[in-house]
Amino acid sequence: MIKGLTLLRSASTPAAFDRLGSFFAALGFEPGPGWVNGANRGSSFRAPLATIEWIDGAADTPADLLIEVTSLGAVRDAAEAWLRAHAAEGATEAETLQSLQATLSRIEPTVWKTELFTAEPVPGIRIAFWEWAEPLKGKPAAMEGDLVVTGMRFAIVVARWNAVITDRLLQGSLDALLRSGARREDIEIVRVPGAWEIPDAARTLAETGRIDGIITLGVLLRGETAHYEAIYNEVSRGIGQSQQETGIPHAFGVLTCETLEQALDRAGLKAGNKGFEAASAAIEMVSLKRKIKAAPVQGSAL
Ligand code: DLZ
Repeated sequence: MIKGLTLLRSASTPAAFDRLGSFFAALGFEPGPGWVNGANRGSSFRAPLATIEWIDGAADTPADLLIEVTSLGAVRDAAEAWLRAHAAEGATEAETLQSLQATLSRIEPTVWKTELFTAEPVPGIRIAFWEWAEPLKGKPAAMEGDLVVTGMRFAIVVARWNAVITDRLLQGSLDALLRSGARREDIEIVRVPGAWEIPDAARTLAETGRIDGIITLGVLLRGETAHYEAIYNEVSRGIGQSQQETGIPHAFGVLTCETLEQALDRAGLKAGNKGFEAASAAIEMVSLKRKIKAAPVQGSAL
């Protein structure tokens, strides 16, 4: 029956309210609905998991608000970049550095086998970010990619045929990339006439060496496509072959549907958005391949 948990915190001033909203957005929180009621305002931010924890005794708590993350280093980089960008107006480099030291801690191990840093984007509001030091704690051994796009460049190859649907897939892919922290300048969008042309464009992009992951988007309608099987087989084979031969992950976002209605459902209407899913898979695969390559001995990067 329990559905969600909301932690209400009052920002001390309107400026503090705006700063906190900006800080949380910079760290990649999904924004929830905001509200205005007379002079009062609210802005909400969502996390996939929420926990409330009551403590008996005088535990050494680093902050009232603890946020569990993956890729703690990348989150700290984002926090530091935000704090630098929002330093007091006219502050010298030395003053900015001094303020950073006071408002952002280093990543330190804790007694509860995690690593943690704290940030104070607004005076008096200290937030702790943490990650399990042993990410496999309690889990079977598996190497997994993260949904963090730091230092990655993506290309989206999108077919113009059935554009009413492929445009929605494109929106879904962009949504996934931008919400995962991608910069607009790190995303190339390439439009091709139809699904048939996707493998050729994808391969050309993969061979440039400037792209880390490719998202392929198209729609093939069985009812309206002559030689449907032949086209579908060639498109999927071509995308797969480009992936295997270039070593660049190619996410497959080519819908194969009986009808336009079915395709619309899979492009955000009723059954998720395949473009969003494909982009998430591309991010995960780029991250996973980097981890696999960085692991000197089997399992040591886990
Ligand atoms: C020709 C064609 C047909 C009949 N159906 C589709 C389709 O459902 N989805 C799609 O993306 N493209 C289709 N095309 C176009 C081909 O993919 C290709 O663009 C043209 O044949 C030109 O090479």
